[in-house]
Amino acid sequence: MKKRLVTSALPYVNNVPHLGNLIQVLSADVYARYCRSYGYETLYVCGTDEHGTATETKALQEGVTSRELCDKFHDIHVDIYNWFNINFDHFGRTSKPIHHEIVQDLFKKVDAAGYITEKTTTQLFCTKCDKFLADRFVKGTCPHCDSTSATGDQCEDCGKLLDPTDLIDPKCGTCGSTPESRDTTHLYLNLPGILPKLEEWMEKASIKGQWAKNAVAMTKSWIRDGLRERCITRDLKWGIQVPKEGFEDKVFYVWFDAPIGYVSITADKYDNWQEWWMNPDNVELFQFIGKDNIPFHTVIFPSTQLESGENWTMLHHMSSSEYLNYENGKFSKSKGVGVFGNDCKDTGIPADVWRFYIFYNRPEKTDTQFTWADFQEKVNSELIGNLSNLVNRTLTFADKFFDGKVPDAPVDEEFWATVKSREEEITSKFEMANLRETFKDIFHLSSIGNKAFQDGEPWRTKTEDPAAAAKLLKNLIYLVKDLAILIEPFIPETSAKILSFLGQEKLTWKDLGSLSGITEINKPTILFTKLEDKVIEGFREKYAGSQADRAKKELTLEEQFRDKIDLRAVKIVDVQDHPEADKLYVETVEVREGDHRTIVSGIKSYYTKEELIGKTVILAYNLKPANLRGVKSQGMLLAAEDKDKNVEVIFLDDAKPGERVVLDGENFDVYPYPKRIKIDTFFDIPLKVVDNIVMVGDTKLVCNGNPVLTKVVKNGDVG
Ligand code: B3M
Ligand code: ZN
Repeated sequence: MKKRLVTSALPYVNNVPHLGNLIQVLSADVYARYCRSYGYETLYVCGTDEHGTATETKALQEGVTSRELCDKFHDIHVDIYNWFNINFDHFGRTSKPIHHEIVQDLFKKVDAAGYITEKTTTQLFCTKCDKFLADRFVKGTCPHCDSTSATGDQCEDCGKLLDPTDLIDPKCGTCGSTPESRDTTHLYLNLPGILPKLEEWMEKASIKGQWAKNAVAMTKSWIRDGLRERCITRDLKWGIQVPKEGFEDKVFYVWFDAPIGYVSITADKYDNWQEWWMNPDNVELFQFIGKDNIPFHTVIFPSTQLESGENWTMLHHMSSSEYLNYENGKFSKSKGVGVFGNDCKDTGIPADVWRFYIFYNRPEKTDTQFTWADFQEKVNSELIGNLSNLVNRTLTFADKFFDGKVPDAPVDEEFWATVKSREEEITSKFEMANLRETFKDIFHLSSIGNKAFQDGEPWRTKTEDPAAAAKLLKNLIYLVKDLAILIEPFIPETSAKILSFLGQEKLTWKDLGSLSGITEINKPTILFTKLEDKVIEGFREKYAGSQADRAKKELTLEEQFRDKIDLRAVKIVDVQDHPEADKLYVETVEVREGDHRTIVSGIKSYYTKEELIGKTVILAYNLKPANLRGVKSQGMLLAAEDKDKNVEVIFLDDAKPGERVVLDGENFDVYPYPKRIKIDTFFDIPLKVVDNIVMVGDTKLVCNGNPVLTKVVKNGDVG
């Protein structure tokens, strides 16, 4: 029997995992538990993936170092996985020295074998921050639509994809200064050079290891399209240094180092790690990932392994799951939509109940949805109505009518022929990690037990035909024992509980089908409590609102403002009467030199044209355009109003057109530009005047460092 090396995708450290992210970690746990129970020598490793731009950005936003951010989130991940009873052999981190060492070592081998090439390109460099800017970190004006909400990869407004060098007036996204173009040389992994070998390996491995269909399809399409050279270095500070002359200032691209994390995390705990990773004849590697990570595991990492010329243990079985969606849309880490690891704990619903539903509904061949209604339905009907019911009725009956003893009665051969053939099928499905089908088959076996109980009518035969009742109960008690073994990988706490009712401790796969060894029954306690409508309704409301509702509940007004609202200083250059409405003006405002917008506002009763022209005012810049009595208005001017109905346009005295109006004390440059919003969203986040100061929540608004002030309206609302 070969040893089994099991991995799940290393979760990015910078966020709290949600149910969708938990699938891989849980799937690998189930598989590793099965392998251990079956008797394979098994190792399950995972850990946090800590490098990359996302970590640097998040650290910048939280005002901590990358190291501090990683420490904090690593602990959050560990707590969540512990709560879910994930039985890792080791859960490590890619920021450990051993990881850096192994990555550098592997790189040197690939380089020595001639598979690393150099290329020079031009990139934007910020002299103030002393760094090259990743595409997303350059902000500027879109060459297609003139929006000033573009970044170096895409324009927020028109959606067109951009190169940083396309931007008009590019600015550093961290400090706002103007970057310069500089040449930079990067290292590339020569994938075309290894393609024939990779293809040969892939053809064999994918069949032998029965890769998931989506993995085979995606890998074939990558290979068919011909592989490109991949850039494996980045101009970042947080990451693994490139051990090559002339590249001392660079780090490896996070996707180059992350898959090597599986190896280094093993080495972090086990000195004999090479017996796992350099031992292809005796070890099979099973990998559990989400479908978006397929090419990194089936093309790029295997290519790196082949290019090193070393004798690596390579991917055997690929289990790449589809997506789990949430109620009315997608889980979103950044927006906080969906049920997250820590939420599961807060609900008070036990880990096994979550584990049950995740596998019952595992997105194996298609995307699936988490809905509270389905969760409730499946838990109540299957977990409780089927499995728990069989355990409970069988053991309670034995406790009551057989005095807690396993009756001395013959084996029901026909019944066990069925059970054993089903168990063989379950085992063979398990072998290939068809977890969802395996799990359903186990529940089917449980329903066979329930049917036997029902048909056998022991409540009647116990007096009319005691021998029949004894036989039925004995056989069902041993079926309950088998079920406890079969469910252990999926719902381990429940398994342990059931075994304890049977006076057993640890039973394993080899104990399946045996009909001896259990003598007494401990009075069973309740396994699960039903999920009631009211409780589920409460959770649905708490976690399942629309993205906007959920965000509102969790974010402060300041945070909502930062994410949603883009205010800019603009200069009024022209004012006309609205042709169709008495109370409206049509203003032309300058957003920056040469860029004008048309705005419609209802301030004609309060201001003459002369009082407005030439003034700098505040524009709600990212509103979706609205048609106001036949004129398209591209935004809204901000005015304050008090309870006596005094109206005052808010003027900015010391601001240049285009400058943003932001929260006092916060660096808005490190956040992405807010997307376009509807006017309702704008009004959901109230701006107020308090003692002549314009505020959001408890924070002043500032422009160019100066507070935004009113003159007439002392206290009131802004709109
Ligand atoms: N961290 C992506 C993810 O968390 C990435 C996986 C790395 S696996 C080596 O989905
Ligand atoms: Zn800068």
